Amino acid sequence: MSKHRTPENISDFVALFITKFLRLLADTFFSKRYGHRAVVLETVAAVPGMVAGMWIHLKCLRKMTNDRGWIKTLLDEAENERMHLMTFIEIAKPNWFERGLILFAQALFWHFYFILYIFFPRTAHRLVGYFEEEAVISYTNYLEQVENDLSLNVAAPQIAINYWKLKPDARLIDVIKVVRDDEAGHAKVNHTLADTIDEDKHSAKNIKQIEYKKEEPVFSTANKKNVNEHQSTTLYSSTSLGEISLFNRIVMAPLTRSRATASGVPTAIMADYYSQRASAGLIIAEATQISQQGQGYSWTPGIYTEEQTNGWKNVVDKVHGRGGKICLQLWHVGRISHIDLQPGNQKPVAPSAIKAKASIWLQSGSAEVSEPRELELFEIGSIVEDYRQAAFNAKKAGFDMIEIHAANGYLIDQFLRDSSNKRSDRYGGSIENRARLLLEVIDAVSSIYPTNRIGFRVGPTSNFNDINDSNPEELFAYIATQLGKKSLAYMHVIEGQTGGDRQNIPFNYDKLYALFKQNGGLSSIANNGYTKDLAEATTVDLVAFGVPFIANPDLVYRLEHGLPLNEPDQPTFYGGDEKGYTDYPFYEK
Ligand code: 8OZ
Repeated sequence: MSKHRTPENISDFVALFITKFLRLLADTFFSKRYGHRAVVLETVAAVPGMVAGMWIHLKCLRKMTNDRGWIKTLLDEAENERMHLMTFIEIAKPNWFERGLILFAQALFWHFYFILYIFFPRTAHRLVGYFEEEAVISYTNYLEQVENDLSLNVAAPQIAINYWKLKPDARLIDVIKVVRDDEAGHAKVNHTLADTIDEDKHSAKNIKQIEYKKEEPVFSTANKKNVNEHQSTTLYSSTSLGEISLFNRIVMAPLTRSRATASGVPTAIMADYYSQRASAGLIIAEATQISQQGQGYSWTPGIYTEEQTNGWKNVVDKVHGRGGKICLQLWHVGRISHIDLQPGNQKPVAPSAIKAKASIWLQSGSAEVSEPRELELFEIGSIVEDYRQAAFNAKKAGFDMIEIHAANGYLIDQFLRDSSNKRSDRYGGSIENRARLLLEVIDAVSSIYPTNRIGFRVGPTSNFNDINDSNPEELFAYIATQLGKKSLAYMHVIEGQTGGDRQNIPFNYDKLYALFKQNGGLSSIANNGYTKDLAEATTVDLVAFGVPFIANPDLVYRLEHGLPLNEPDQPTFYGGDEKGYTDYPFYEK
């Protein structure tokens, strides 16, 4: 989250104005003394946050006799705010006079907020929402300062280590990450409450997307149609996905090609390769690790360093230069990795310490995956945070969309399926618990990209990378429903076995697509073994082609005109140079 939600009416403008005014006061009087304005803001923001929590709590207690989930959420909210406040008071160490001043400011604000809440509850909630957003912006800057050695990365106070279960040697940087995460969650809750009050008043839904303005690549939208109306058009007609216009309904599937540098920096030949394929409606660029821990194969690209982000920017710019649209697939491999690729040569991480029967490749050649270790509960939050940071970097690189990789036996899939997830905490056991990580990741990246620019990929029946589930129909129905409710741009489904039999296990994909859309999802992408005929006949919104795109940069043109396809060269699929990468010929008459 790097900006505020767009105000929708006068009440929102008032709330935003008050937020900005208090920010100005904090900046003017306190920012020098406390190193960063976030610390100061926290001392005031925590108050309405707590008050909101307690006040709604009382109201809810009256209304709801049996919804303990809500009550717990609200109490947690208030407790969280208190902990933010105490942590930053520990770090900033105000003297007694300053403490008095803080208490005075809080008392003043408390009364102001209370009165505002009684007379204008919507504005009050919106105000807190804006406060929390301001805090996220602040903490993001703060984090950058600490990362760039402009602010001291002091040890985390014990109170924070205990509360957020941080590692014993946690530093300020770790605290800022979790606090920023919390604040983003609170912002959502409060904005939702403000919207709910609106709904009560007008009995109409009035939730608008966060604005996301971006230049459209040079491309005629004269023939723009919504994907949902595609039956009246063809596979080759222009269409739209969320708010993005596409040349056609053909998608280039994410394809691992291992052409990045050893440190995961996208190379110039990758920019050539993707721009050659810019006539696809949408390119989903290859799986890209969100952290070093998330890497499982040599030479796969990352999006967690500045150099990697700049490398991707060259790729995106070149694709946009040809009018194409490009999405980045965010990836954490979990247990499908090797100690040689892991930070400090540690074991790869997984929901449970169960080794997969799978192999990866290293610079020295192919190898069995290493024995994994079970993730501690407190580590999961920082992986979610890595996804958010990766989304932030993807946006900086200019990607039109992002896709969360939840298929093919990698980390999120390992959490989803009961063959690899044997946890007994809130991330294991029930379907709701196993899907928690995926939902949290989606929420985290939603603070960076609007939901209509976020997709996800699943492979309900694929056992690629030694993954299995006892009830895929139920598991994936839950996922389609929950992620549909988040109004995501698309659900991308590998039908059948990855790269293999489309009918490996009976599964009702049509039902899955319908569930996603009925619940608010925008579009679906079908993938795996689609031929020209199958793709032209399907009623699914978009069709993703994998291997045919490796061998045919002009696949769309060839399919549309019924032209013969180049044969793919399997030995040059993974790793190497231009050979078998950018040297496949375009069709010549
Ligand atoms: C093949 C080889 C390595 C990685 C996937 C990212 O299956 C991959 C992958 C595929 O999604």
